[in-house]
Amino acid sequence: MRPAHPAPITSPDELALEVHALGLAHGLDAIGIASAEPLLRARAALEERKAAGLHAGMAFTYRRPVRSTTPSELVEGAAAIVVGARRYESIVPPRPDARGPYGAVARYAWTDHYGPLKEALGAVAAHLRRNGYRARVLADDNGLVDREVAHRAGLGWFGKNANLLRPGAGSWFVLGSVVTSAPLPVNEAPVADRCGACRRCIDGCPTAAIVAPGVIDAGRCLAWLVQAPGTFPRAHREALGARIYGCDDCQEVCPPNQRADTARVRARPAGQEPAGDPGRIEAWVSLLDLLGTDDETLMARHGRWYVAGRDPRWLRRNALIAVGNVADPADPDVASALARYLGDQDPMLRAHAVWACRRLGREDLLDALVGTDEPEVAEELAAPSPTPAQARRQSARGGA
Ligand code: B12
Ligand code: SF4
Ligand code: SF4
Repeated sequence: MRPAHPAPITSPDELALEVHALGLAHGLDAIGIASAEPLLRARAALEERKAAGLHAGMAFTYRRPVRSTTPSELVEGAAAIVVGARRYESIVPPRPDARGPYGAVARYAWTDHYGPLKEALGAVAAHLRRNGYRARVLADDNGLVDREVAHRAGLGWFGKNANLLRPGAGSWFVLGSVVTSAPLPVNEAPVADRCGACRRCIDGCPTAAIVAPGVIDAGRCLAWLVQAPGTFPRAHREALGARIYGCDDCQEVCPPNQRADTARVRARPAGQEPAGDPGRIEAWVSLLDLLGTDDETLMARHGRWYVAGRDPRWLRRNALIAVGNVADPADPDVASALARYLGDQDPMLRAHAVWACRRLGREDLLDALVGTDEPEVAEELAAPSPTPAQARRQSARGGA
């Protein structure tokens, strides 16, 4: 019978060095190695927060906390986890000059970062396999709590905003892992807390979603609410501002991120675009275009985002709220888009169009509304009118 692991060609120490070099050569910015022991702190946090309802119905790692915190369930004989961080662009490009309201996209979603991250980790995994070990890549996967393994691997500390921050680099990065049976030398010294007395993220969150240091109430977090199916909670629609996907406020206000951004801008060659190749990133999306595009095209454009049930109506819902928050009420194109949605066959979209009209002070458009006896529409009509948006119209980003 063949042994599970043939005699290793390279020693674990040498292999760790090779893995490190390979990851960096494939575009990772930092690599650490964690033990594959069960992630008991994360398991307790998942279970406690689920019991307290702070997961707001999210599945992801919450669906099966024991599985997502037991690396040996992912790879037989798991002995170590190679964790990689890949940084993403964080300097916001100017809003396009073209007329019309624009929706804001959070930085991690401006372009695909998980593809290149998984490719780099795939190269690491292939090398481990060539050396006779098992190896499996996981990034943003329900099977593993990424930030906890990254913390254990010594990549950074947990900010009060719950994100992992790397010393000198801030939190603008995505994370992924290779769970392996290779007995690689693991990090023994996690990075100590560097938030100190700061609490800018807690105070800067537009919906007070950071309920304790490192603890997010997903039911208030805009990053979850834009992804969650269903009626967007009325209490948080104004706070949504121009966002249509993700939220960066608790990272924007963070001093280590601001220092890292300043250093990056200074290090850039003169004349280089602040956000790299503008053709490749999608920081702003024309809201009228989004509202006027058919489902297939919309999903072809934004399909790599997490859209519940891959149903574009949730993106349209977000766009209607953003229109209500940032559009010019006198723009005839805005008025005709809203009138179209007041006649949409989907009562959920009609209800959000009602909200947008009232928020813009365009109650006159409600004449185009159909199906007022549908419960969702009737409830919207009966709700108190939102605060008029005029005062905040000039601010197109995130209600700031
Ligand atoms: C579910 C999920 C969400 C949910 C819930 C977020 C949350 N905080 O749990 C929602 C949709 C809201 C979300 C939003 C975002 N997410 Co998200 N998300 C995930 C996912 C799929 C699971 C996270 C999870 O299991 N959370 C469970 C809880 C228990 O974990 P935790 O909050 O980290 O809790 C730890 C801390 O509290 C810490 N802790 C314990 N005691 C103490 C005490 C103190 C004082 C402190 C400070 C900490 C601390 O230990 C806990 C356990 O590890 C991961 C991918 C993955 N598979 O892991 C990505 C992930 C965490 N998300 C990521 C990103 C980029 C984001 C956003 C920035 C995206 C955006 N711009 O909109 C926001 C940030 C919101 C925020 N402030 O957290 C990255 C984080 C990268 C990083 N640098 O940290 C991940 C790792 C995806 C990836 N693979 O890159 N996300
Ligand atoms: S992502 Fe936005 S809503 Fe969520 S905790 Fe951070 S600032 Fe608050
Ligand atoms: S804003 Fe301050 S408290 Fe929050 S994560 Fe950044 S350094 Fe820590």
